[in-house]
Amino acid sequence: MFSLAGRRIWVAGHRGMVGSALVRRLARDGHAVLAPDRGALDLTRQQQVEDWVDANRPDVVVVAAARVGGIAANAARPVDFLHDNLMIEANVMAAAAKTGVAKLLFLGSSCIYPRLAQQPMAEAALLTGPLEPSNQWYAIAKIAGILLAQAYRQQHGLDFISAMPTNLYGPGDNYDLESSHVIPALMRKAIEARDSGAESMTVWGSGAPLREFMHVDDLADALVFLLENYSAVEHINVGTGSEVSIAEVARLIGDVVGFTGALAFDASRPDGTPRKLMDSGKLLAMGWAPRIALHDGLADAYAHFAESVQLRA
Ligand code: GFB
Repeated sequence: MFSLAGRRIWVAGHRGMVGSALVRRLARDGHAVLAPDRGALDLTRQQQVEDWVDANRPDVVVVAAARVGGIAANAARPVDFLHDNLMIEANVMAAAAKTGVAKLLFLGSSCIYPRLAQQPMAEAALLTGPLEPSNQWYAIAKIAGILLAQAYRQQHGLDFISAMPTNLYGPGDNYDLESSHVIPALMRKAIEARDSGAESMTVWGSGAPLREFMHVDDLADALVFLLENYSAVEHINVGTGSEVSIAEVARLIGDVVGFTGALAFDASRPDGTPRKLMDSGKLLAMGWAPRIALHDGLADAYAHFAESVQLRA
């Protein structure tokens, strides 16, 4: 058991959806979290990262910073997804190693697994087959991060661990229709269809792909659990164990926001990987379990989104 009490914790990426959920969770437990000023620290710049870490001396680091986005953003900006993510993880881990942190937690994604991996995908499925092309840039960067954390453990004896979350959603998500993930995109489309009285809303692809979705507050809870209880070479999956089709999640979202019209499937948009369910048995066996059911989580995300839109209006 690793205690977070009295530690100087740095959540790199503290303004993102995952980082801010983790900061909320840590603050609730009374932990102080280091928060560099906006614009003061560019994580893709090695010298800036080293200087900041040297000056602020964190002893626990969570690498929640990343260039992220949905299926269209991955296709539109492959350099950002590969180059920037490699730089961010390499710079943060190097600076953390140099200053000698007590623990580092690196975050990846379920897209690290092969496109046609056996389902549910266990940790051992890593590097057993070709990747899904639509997000290979992001996947390669995240696989490099897992191996880099392992290399620091092996060569320098540091307590660096990696967690692989499933598809996430929740407060602070990106609601831009072209760059977002599916849940915020469909929520916004459903709201707009409801408000304009449209007969249907557009869903990309066939609606058949299956995804496993987790509310980001459940992830934050799992990350605190892992910081306190996990120390091993192998990365660990963080999922819910439940999957839904894209068509089903579109209907659930329609239900949450009050849009009762039809779904129109746009076949000109890609489906991406057909199925992406993780085997989170290793984490569950340690005694952690998710708490937020999908319908409740979607209602919470909608409440936060509606509030943020009102605040901006
Ligand atoms: O969430 P999403 O963009 O990413 O798409 P992935 C999931 C599924 O939802 C795909 C469909 O089958 C999309 O075609 N979909 C339907 C939509 N309507 C929409 C829409 O309006 N917007 C979007 N974005 N999708 C991502 C990777 O893969 O998963 C990332 O690109 C990362 O690298 C992330 O790994 C967790 O689940 O396909």
